[in-house]
Amino acid sequence: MIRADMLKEQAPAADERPAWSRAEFEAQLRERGRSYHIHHPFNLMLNTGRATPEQIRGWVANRFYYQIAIPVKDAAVLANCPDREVRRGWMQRILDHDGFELGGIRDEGGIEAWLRLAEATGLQRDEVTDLRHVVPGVRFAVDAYVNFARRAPWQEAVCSSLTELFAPEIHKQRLATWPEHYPWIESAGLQYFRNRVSQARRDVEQGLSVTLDHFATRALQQRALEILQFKLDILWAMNDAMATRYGVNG
Ligand code: AHQ
Repeated sequence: MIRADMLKEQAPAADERPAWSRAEFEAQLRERGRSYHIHHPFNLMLNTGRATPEQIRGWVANRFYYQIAIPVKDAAVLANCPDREVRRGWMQRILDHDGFELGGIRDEGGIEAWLRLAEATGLQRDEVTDLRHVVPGVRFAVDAYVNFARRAPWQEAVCSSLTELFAPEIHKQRLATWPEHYPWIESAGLQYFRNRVSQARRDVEQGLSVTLDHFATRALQQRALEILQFKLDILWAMNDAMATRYGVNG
């Protein structure tokens, strides 16, 4: 459990038990997938075709606040990280979201792709970018994530990104179900999800490697599980807030 006042790294409680092997530690991290938001009633409604256009538009407009926070969060990790090799890899995440123009190669980035998703659901760009639809619970959960990344040791912020261990599945689930359930959403609008399947996999390679290396005692491994649960709770709380605002159709 991470209380708000415990954001700084705590000396993990003494734990005499031997550290898990890397394989066992990774298995323990993956085991937390049971509380991933793919299992949240709001997401189940979305991906089983029970959402109304208003609920989908509400989800897209609220999740936009999470999307624009990600590069800010990742910049906080970079700012705290003295390791050039790690920064070289982590930098890619900011390019993925903000887009870039490098050496004649231009990529609009994920935030622009999310705005195209928004337009495909019938939202106007300005009603998404001005954040008028973002509900307090979504804002607070997202801000908690950014503030954690700013104040925690950079390895802890890296660890908190490991909810992406479970992300390829949720993006693939949307790509497999939305076209059938929501044919009114133009297919090009789903490009964000197509891009994220491979980007999440690449993110996880670095995130997992840093985590398995850094959290090397049993006490630190327990801390890593707490951090992952904190981030899983952030995603869950966002869905709770959206379910309260937009309802969950039975
Ligand atoms: O679109 C998502 C994304 O860019 C990221 C970055 C990563 C992080 O650094 O915490 N997590 C993440 C996630 C994205 N999409 C979520 C979804 O359900 O569409 C999943 C989410 C995550 O698993 O943390």
